[in-house]
Amino acid sequence: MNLKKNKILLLFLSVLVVGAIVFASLKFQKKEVAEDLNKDGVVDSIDVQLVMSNFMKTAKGDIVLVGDINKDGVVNAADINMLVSKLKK
Ligand SMILES: [Ca+2]
Ligand SMILES: [Ca+2]
Repeated sequence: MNLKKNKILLLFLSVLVVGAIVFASLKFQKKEVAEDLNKDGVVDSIDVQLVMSNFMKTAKGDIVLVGDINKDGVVNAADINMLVSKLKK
């Protein structure tokens, strides 16, 4: 009787933990967009401003500049094009 209760409780907790992990990973995936520079879950004018703040700047060494969406070491029109294509309409 008691063992059965424990099994049900364990099953319930397992479902809860798995559900929490799935929810967290979905939420993480949603935010994992290269164009969403400030990682707030939406590509908007704030991200455009972040690209513009480093526009035409070149990265030194291994540093990846904020706004270098295609990670080619320079923030230029290519990055702006990628950002614009993902802008929330
Ligand atoms: Ca954003
Ligand atoms: Ca770039």
